Amino acid sequence: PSPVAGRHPDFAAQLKQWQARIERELLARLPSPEIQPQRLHEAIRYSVLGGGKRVRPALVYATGAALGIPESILDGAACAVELIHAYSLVHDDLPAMDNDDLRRGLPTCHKKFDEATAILVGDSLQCLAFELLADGPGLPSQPSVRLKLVQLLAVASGTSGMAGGQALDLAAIGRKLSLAEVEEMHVRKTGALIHACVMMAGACAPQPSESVTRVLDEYARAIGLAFQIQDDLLDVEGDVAVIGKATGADKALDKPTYPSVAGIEPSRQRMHELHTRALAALAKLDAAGLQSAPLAAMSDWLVLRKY
Ligand code: GRG
Repeated sequence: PSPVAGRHPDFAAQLKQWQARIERELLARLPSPEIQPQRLHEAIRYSVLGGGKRVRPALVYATGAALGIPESILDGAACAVELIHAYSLVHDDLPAMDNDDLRRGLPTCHKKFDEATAILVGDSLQCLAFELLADGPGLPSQPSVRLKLVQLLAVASGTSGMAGGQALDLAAIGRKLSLAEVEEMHVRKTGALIHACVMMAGACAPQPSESVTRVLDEYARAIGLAFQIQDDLLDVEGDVAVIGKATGADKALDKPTYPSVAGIEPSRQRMHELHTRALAALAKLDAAGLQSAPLAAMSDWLVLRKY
């Protein structure tokens, strides 16, 4: 049985439905490989479709479920955030960054195509994300909402968010970071985009209230960091499983990750503390007549996942 079955009995089915939905919605918004430049369009589809857990779109939809916003209103925001995520992975895999040959078990974009194409894939995905927020179908049509969505995603993606976090990460290679520095890097590199998923859905509520926005903000900050700590922990465990305990742990502990600075057990504790904080924040949603269950189940999934 799913580890979250107790809290949200249909969550596994719900997640599958969201994953299928985002696949369809992304497909409908990507440029056709039948029109020029075909190779770029093909590389875009290769990088976006058919892979990934779709954590970020699921969070957009889960926030919608909590607040009573229909999925059809949120598709554009769910796609936009996944496009930013896909772009970040394509660029992160480039030789100038992580220099990875494989992503999701397949050749990375620059290996399958070429480096110039991979750079353009990232550039194009980023532009498409903002185009969808500015005037794509489905989202609330009020200019103030569109502007807020653009602002939320831009801040989360730029130097105070993901790109800034990536820069901190690159600058940390070969240096010893303090725990506060690692947290700051994680909060920006991964947490900011996760946070944006929740806040963007919140911005689509018919009457966003300040108190609900505060709850969402608190929840989203906590799960953003918890998600990255779990990612680091899974990396260590994966390396240990593949390479053998001593060398695997040593290799993973070389990188400036949460476990490499705080140790494995304190990292688990910190993750569970953040999970508890996220759930505590949600209690206020039920008091306001909203549904905390979808967001509680998302937090359970992100923290308890095994991949
Ligand atoms: C290139 C500007 C720029 C930023 C790159 C996101 C990122 C920043 C780098 C990717 C490398 C990495 C491991 C980042 C941590 C964030 C993270 C956990 C990414 C993987 O996200 P998942 O697990 O991936 O949601 P899937 O494959 O499921 O979509």
